[in-house]
Amino acid sequence: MNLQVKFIQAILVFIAFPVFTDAQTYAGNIKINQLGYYPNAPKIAVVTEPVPDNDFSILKWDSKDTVYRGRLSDAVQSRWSSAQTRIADFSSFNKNGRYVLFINSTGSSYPFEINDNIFHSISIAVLKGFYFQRMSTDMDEKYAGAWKRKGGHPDTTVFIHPSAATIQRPAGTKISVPGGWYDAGDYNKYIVNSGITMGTLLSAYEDLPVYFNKLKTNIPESNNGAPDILNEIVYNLRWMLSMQDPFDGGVYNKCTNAAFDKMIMPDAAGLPRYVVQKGTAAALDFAAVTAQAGRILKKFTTQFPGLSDSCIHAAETAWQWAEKNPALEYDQDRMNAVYEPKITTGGYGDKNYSDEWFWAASELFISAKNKKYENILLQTVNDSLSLPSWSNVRLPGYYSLLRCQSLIIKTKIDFKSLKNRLLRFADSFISDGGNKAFRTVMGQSRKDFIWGSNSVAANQGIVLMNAFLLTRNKKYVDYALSNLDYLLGRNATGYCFVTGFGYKSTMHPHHRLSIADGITEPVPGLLAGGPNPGMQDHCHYDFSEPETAYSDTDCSYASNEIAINWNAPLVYLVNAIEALQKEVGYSKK
Ligand code: G3I
Ligand code: 9MR
Repeated sequence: MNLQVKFIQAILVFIAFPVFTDAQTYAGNIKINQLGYYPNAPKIAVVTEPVPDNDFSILKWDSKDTVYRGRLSDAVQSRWSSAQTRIADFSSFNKNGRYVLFINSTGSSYPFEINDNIFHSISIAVLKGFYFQRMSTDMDEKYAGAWKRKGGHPDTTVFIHPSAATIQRPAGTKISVPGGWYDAGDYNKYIVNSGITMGTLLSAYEDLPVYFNKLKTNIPESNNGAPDILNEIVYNLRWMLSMQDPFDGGVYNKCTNAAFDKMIMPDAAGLPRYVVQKGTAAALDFAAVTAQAGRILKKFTTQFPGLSDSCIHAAETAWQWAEKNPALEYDQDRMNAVYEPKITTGGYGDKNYSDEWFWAASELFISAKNKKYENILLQTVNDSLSLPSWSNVRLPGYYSLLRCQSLIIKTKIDFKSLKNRLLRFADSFISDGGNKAFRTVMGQSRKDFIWGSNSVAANQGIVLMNAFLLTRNKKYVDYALSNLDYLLGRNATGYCFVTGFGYKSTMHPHHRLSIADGITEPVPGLLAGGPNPGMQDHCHYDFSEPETAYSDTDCSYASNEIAINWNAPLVYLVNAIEALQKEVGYSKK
C-alpha cells in the first residue's frame, strides 16, 4: 500500500471515531495524548479531580484485560486554572497495542496506541495542511479527497495601493502575484507571517534532510524528484518572490482585500486585491527566507531551474533596500489616515527590527559568505534570546548559525558561546520541571497563553529539539514530546488541537475553507490557535482561565483560528520526533 492511500485511510480512521463512538463512554477528565505513545517513551496521562481512587490500570482496548496497574500521584493545584490534577505515569509499560487507561470511579480514557512510528500519519497531515491552504489553484480529489475544491483568488490582477505607489508603479498599476498559501482562516497573504513560517519549514528540512527526502504528502509535484516539503515551500516561495518590486528591491507587506472576505469559498470571492506599503520587517524577512531557500535549492536545479540563483539575488536586493529604509514601519492605522481604500485586514505590524536584521544577516552570511553580514551579526549576537513568533525572528538566525558550525568557527563569532546561550535558553524551560500540573513544558509561565498559544508550545519544542541536535542528550526530546502530548490532548481543555486527529478534536475552526465547504469535518492537519484568555473575539467561551480559555466555535478567531505560522512549528516538532524516535530509543526497532 502506498503512503498516499495510507494517509487517506489514516485520516478516515481518525475522523471516524468521534462519529461512531459514544463520547459518553469515555471519561473526559482523563487528559491524554489521543494518538498514543512510542513503546519506550515517557507515557503520562493527567486526571483532573475529583478522583476518589488512588489506582489506575491500563486495559487492552478489545478484551478489557488488565495489562498494567499504577498509582496516581498526589493532587497538584494548577497555576492557570482551578483544576487540580493527578498524574498517571505508565512509562514502564512498553507493549505494542491498543489500550485505554481505566480508573474505577471515573471510567475509561479515550483509546490510544503504543507503537513505533506513532506520529507518522499526523506528521504527513500537518505538512499536507499547507497544500490545503494553497490559493489560486483547483484542489483535485486525487490530492484533496473530500476537500476537493475550485481555486480562487487568482491574484493575477492586483492593484498597487496608493500607500505603495512609486514613479514606476503608480497607484492603480496592475501587477500579478499569484499563488502562495492563505495565511490563516482569512484569504489574505502576508510577507511577515510567511517569513517565520517559511524559515521554520526550511529549517526543518535543513536539520533533517535524510528524513524529509523520503516523506511524501501526495501533492501534484510529488513525483518530481524533489522532497515534498520543498515542493510545498516552493509554492509559497514563488509568490513571495513576486512581492518584490523589481525597480527598487523593496517588498510589499501583503496582498490583501481591503476588508476580510465573508465566510465563502475561494471561487465565490471577487473583491479587488491590493499590494500595500513596503516595510523594513517585510524586506528583511523576505531576505532571510530567500537566502535560506537559495542555498537549499542549489541541490535541486533540475526541478527548479534558475530558482536558487533568483533567490540569492532577491535576498541581496531586498537587503540593500532595507539598508536605505532601515526603520520603515507598517503602521496600518497611520496608513489608513492618509490613503483610500482603508485596509482593515491583518496588520502584522512590528516596530523593532533588530531581530529581523539578525536573521537576514545570518541567512545571507551563510549563503553568500560576505563579511559585511558577519559584521552585522557581531553587533547583536549576544542579545538575549526569546521564543520565535511572527514579530520575533532572532532565534531562527541562531538555529541556522548553529547548524553551520564549520563555517562559523572560521569567523569572529564565538560558536561555543552561541551554543551555550541556546542550551541555557532550552534549560530555562525545564530547570524547574515545567508545568507540574500537566507535566508539560508548556504552561510554565502565564505568558505562554497568548493568541496562538499552541504555537508557543510547538516553538518551545523546537528550542528543545535544537538543544538535542547540539548535545544528543535525550532529555531534551522527552521534554519536547511533553509539549506534543499537550497539543494532542494532555492539556486542561482535553482537546486534541489538530483537525482530523483524536477523539475530542477541534471541529469548528475559524477557517473560511472549513466553514464554507459544507463538509462536517474541518480541513485536516491544521493546528488551532489554542487557549487565549485575551478572548479578543468576544465569542462565547465556556471557560475563561488562562489554560482553559478555548472556544471550539467558528466565531472564535482569538482561540480557534488556524494559521501557517502555527502549523509550521508543529510540522517541525512532530516530524523531528518521528525522525529521531529510533536514535533516542523510543521505538523498538
Ligand atoms: O505585544 C504584546 C505583549 O507585550 C503582551 O504581553 C501580550 C499580552 O497578550 O500582548 C502582545 O500583543 C499581542 C500581539 O498579538 C503579539 O503577540 C496582542 O495582544 C494580540 O492581539 C496580537 O494578536 C495577533 C492578532 O493577529 C491580532 O493582531 C496575533 O499575534 C496574530 O497571530 C494574528 O494574526 C492574524 C492576522 O492578523 C490575520 N490573519 C489571521 C491571523 C491569525 O489569527
Ligand atoms: O476572520 C478574521 C480573522 O482571520 C482575523 O484573525 C481576525 C482578527 O484580525 O479578524 C477576523 O475577522 C473578523 C473581524 O476582525 C471583525 N468582524 C468579524 C470578522 C469575522 O468573524
